[in-house]
Amino acid sequence: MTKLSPLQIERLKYQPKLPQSLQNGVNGLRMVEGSATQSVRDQEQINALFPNTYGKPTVTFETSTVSKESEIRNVGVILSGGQAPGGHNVIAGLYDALKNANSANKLYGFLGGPSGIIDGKYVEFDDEFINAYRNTGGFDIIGSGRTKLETEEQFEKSLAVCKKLNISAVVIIGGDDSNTNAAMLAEWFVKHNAGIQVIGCPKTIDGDLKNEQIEISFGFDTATKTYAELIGNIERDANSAKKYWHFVKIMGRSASHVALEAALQTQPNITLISEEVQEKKMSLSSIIDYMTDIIVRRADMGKNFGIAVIPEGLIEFIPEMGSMISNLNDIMASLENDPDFVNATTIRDKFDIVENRLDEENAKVYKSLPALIKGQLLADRDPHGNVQVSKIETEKLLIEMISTRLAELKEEGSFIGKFSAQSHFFGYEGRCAFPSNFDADYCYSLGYNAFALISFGMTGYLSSVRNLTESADKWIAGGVPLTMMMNMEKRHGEMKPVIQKALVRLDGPVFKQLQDNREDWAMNDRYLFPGAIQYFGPSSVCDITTVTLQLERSKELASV
Ligand code: FBP
Repeated sequence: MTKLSPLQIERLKYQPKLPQSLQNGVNGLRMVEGSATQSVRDQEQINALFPNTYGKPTVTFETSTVSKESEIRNVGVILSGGQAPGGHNVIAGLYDALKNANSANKLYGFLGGPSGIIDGKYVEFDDEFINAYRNTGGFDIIGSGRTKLETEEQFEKSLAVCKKLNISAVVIIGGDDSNTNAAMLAEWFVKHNAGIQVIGCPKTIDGDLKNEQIEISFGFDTATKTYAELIGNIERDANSAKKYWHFVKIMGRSASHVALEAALQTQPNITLISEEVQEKKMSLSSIIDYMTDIIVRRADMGKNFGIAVIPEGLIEFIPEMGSMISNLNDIMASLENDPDFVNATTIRDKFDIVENRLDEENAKVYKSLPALIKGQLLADRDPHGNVQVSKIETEKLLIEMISTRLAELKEEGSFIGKFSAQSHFFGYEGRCAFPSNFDADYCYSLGYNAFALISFGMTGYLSSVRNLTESADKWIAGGVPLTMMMNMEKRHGEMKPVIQKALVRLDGPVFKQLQDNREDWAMNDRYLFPGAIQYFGPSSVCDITTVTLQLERSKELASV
């Protein structure tokens, strides 16, 4: 038998909380329709591409006095994209709702992400299987993957697999790209009268899949708390040794929500926010100026140490870099099958090919970068055509450029301190942590609610659980049409319908909190030490949500 750690044993026993409306199962629910919706942008194009699933209303569940009969259903579930704490609980919630509605219902898990439904690789869950994964981190229950579901052939194969298993609904647990897959599949199934519903669940540690109906994606709470613990520990180390500058890059493919939240929980000396860099059109050189200035001023106070937090996606938001990367993405799509590029004998030959193809200005920017970064920028794109920012060592690029700048200042006599830097990248460390109580409850509720949407015949909807700063019993369960969150964006060199990422709002209360305190935190060491996530103990420690959710919710409530 597999040996379990003491925490594993205790967490398996945790009973996640549900919104009051879902506590008696889905048969005793009624669904209330809101008003019709439209996509966030490009309404005509999205409507034309999703004629069967566009414009549907948002929905909310309430308890009903009348209990309805539940027909027997087989449901399939897919974990898609990057891991996020709580994925296992979404499946557990879905399983419990489905079995509670009718014990003859079956839940199948497709293996290895969306490719599982295409290739017909699956498992059937039973109590013993599910019970071993309750309240645990990771996606290892069935694995995940990033296959993009978009071709007729993939849809036809998925349909055949569902027909074989008599599956009438598929739940896709994923981020913006994966839920774009869900929207495409939902539309295709309706168009072909397949009788198969598709429901999405909002997952991503990045926290960028949100809107009024989706207050936060799951996993953000646990991942940010994990990074904050690590940053707090480093702050204490820096403040003890007083000899290193720590440059900490934090995961979050595009938006800076994770870096911002981790910074608010720990109050480091420098926090870069990609969205601000883009808005202020800060060049790489002006970012170096900004950071160098703080390092020099701290050195003048005798402090040759500090902590800088850098969002993973920064590089794409620096205007000249963003333009170069977008040009490079188009070129890389065409170079995939170019024998000169594919068979180039040295990396320098690849750099030359790319530099010759880039537009003049972009080529200059590319040429100016250290070879390490130039090489990393050529790594394979993800299946959605995105550059894999987790593989680009921006933190090292910044350290190198700041070291050069400080050496120049030293020569001029305007820097008298020392600069010794350590680089860190926190990403994978947080994606499979045991879900916090919040994520354990939220995920279980999302999964449970996904089955409520299925039982009311909905398709092309994202499971939505709101009012999250209140206690779980006051949470509001419902659904939001996936097409409502879509717009057209360039992918692999072509315009495609995709779910729009929610970036950090520079006029929002979360960024303002950083802005108001930044100068104080830069010079005075106001470090906060959140410590490890606590699962047992006082509610004031175990059940707190993120600063982001609290600030955003209090602003929203104040405006009602
Ligand atoms: P999702 O949007 O699929 O949840 O993934 C987010 C993420 O964790 C990003 O923060 C990160 O850039 C990326 O995945 C890393 O991807 P991979 O796991 O393929 O290395």
